[in-house]
Amino acid sequence: MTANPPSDPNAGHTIRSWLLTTDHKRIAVLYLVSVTFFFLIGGAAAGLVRADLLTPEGDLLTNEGYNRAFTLHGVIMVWFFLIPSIPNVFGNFLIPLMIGARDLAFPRLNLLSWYVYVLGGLFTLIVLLVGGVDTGWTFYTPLSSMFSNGHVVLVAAAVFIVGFSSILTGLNFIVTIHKLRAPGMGWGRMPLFVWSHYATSIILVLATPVLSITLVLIAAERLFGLGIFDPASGGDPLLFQHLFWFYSHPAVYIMVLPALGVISELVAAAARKPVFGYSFVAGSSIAIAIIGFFVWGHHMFVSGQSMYASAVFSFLSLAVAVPSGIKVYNWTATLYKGNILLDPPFLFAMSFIGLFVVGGLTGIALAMLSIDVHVHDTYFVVAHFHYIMVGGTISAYFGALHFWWPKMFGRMYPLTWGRITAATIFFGFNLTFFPQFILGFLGMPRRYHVYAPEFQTLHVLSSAGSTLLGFAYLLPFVYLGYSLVAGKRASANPWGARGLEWTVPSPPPKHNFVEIPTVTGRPYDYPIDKEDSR
Ligand code: HEM
Ligand SMILES: [Cu+2]
Repeated sequence: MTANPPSDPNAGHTIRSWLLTTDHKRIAVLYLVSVTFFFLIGGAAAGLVRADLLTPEGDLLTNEGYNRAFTLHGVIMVWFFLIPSIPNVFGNFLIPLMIGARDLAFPRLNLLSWYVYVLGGLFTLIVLLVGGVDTGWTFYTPLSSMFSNGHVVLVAAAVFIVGFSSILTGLNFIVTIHKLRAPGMGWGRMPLFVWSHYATSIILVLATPVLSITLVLIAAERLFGLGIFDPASGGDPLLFQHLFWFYSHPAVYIMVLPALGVISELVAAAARKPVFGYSFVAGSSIAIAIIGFFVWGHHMFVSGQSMYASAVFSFLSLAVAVPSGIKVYNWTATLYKGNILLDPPFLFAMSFIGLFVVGGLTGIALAMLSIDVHVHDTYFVVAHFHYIMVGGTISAYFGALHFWWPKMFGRMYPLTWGRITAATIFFGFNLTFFPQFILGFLGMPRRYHVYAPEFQTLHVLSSAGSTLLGFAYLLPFVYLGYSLVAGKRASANPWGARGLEWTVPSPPPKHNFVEIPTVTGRPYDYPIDKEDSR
């Protein structure tokens, strides 16, 4: 491989060369820095919430302050971390490399998408500085439209803006995957990571506009008094819940599908075997994306919607669990009799699988009407979605970071530290969120900070766990940061893995491939030759 030609405007390391770059790999790094920034702010808000919950009286924050803290936590974590994290960092970096392309289809749109994200982020920071908002990340009406005295319109503007970043990224990925695959890279030869991003992009493009419109409607009602959600002027507050969940249930799959793609890659690389049932794993991503659009009513079982509607939503919600189950089954079968190395990425993948299964199974429990009417809006629901979004998606994000870090930055990090971090995150996570299942089951409602004294022990356990978890999330800053200055140089394929991204140097040259490769085999054609194994 040749190095960057000297005339290349992207070759330098000036601030200008970064801010004007159209190289998908650099834009991925810009995203890495910005989503990390928001992860820290969202994490600090969670720390406040957990500290306040140490005592039943909620001594630390006022009622209003508590509401603002958990709202900020939810808004930032969902829209500024979970949704953009894996697609915009790893999807951006890897999709062109994995399909044998020189960049995404629209490199400038890719850069624009980052600027739009930053603009939305600035709005969020302004909301934070002027005092926040107290509606919860779900913005339910009539609280958000009529009663809240927080900065609802401003935060709606922030989420509205960042939505355009999602749509642009989704569009870019879809066109890239259709148009820029290298010769020989048929649909049946695409890495599963690319399949899952394709499915995610469909949801990004189809669902995000619904959220945007809904937020505009709230703003219109607040600013101009249009009767949309207010019954006194002919509106309907429940309309909001339908619109919101029509977006937000698919959006939970925006948050988890990319993670499922990461895990398929990590599992195959760890087992050194072809993925068991490749076409089922690929197809299940598309199935999840489609069925996910028809289950939103499971968030509204107790809203007074028709019992028949609830029964149908319940059935469809169980159906969406089937493709998720297929993936777990196929990963297990892939690992079976594999020649497994306990590298950090694999440990994160194992945490993901265990925690995702707990999250998924409790999702099935919640999709049962008879259970949901009891535990709706309790900590049981809080535990359910954190098992998937934090135990699952964030573990996968860290797994991806540890797997592709050498590729992105050309440096190795101390593997033992990665293993310690993976184990500490797993332990801290369970200590934080398992008690919340019990709390919810015993009747502790969510979003309250003054609670009955008998719940205190479980809350203290949870806060202790979150302290450990927070600490564990900070560890990679130390050793990944260290690797950048003093880490051993990474070879092109340090894990001995399959995939086009491992055939180019680490980090890859500006246009990835000097010559566009021709793909002749199926993906994951392990076992690999002696010389590129470790
Ligand atoms: C096996 C598939 C799943 C099923 C059947 C399922 C089912 C449910 C149900 C019935 C609820 C409503 C509970 C209530 O409020 O009473 C719920 C809440 C929730 N689920 Fe899931 N779920 C599944 C997967 C997921 C995934 C993959 C994610 C995230 C990536 C997720 C994130 C959430 C969130 C965020 C909420 C709570 C929203 C809120 O009220 O703030 N779920 N789930
Ligand atoms: Cu849902």
